[in-house]
Amino acid sequence: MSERSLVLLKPDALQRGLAGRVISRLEDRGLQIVGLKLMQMDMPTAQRHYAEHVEKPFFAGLASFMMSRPLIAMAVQGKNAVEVVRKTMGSTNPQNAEPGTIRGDMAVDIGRNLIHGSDSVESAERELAIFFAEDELLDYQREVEPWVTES
Ligand code: IDP
Ligand code: MG
Repeated sequence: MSERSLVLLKPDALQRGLAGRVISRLEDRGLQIVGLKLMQMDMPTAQRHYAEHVEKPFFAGLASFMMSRPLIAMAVQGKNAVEVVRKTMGSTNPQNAEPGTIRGDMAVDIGRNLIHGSDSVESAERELAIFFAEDELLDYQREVEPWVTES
């Protein structure tokens, strides 16, 4: 089942010059980029995106980190894209993330874990609407598609 997921390459990914390698991991998996923008997060967007975490003790630090420098917002599409992205990212805390995952290979700290990926199809729809207008998500054919996904 083809799905879309919201991916954020967090400010640490850009500051460390890892954006290209992180994007490559998602492309390597066969995911299709259907939306992409460089932006700087503001507080209303942080509160909306992280609505479930606003009351948590780590929210202030999380929001200030996410707003501190530009980030890249991406929409990726593919078979079971939401779960595929989550598995490719690895556990939230890089200390627990398996080697071979983005966080397991490139990060060490839960507060600098490089990447966000939607945690469910419902979250993906909600989050994509925060970062992208409908006409910024492009529906286009890739000639390689039959070699990535059987049906
Ligand atoms: P996720 O990014 O893997 O979905 P969530 O639990 O949704 O993880 O948390 C959102 C983000 O908040 C994490 O990616 C991480 O940057 C940050 N975060 C979560 N828990 C903690 C914590 O205990 N301390 C510091 N930052 C945290
Ligand atoms: Mg989450």
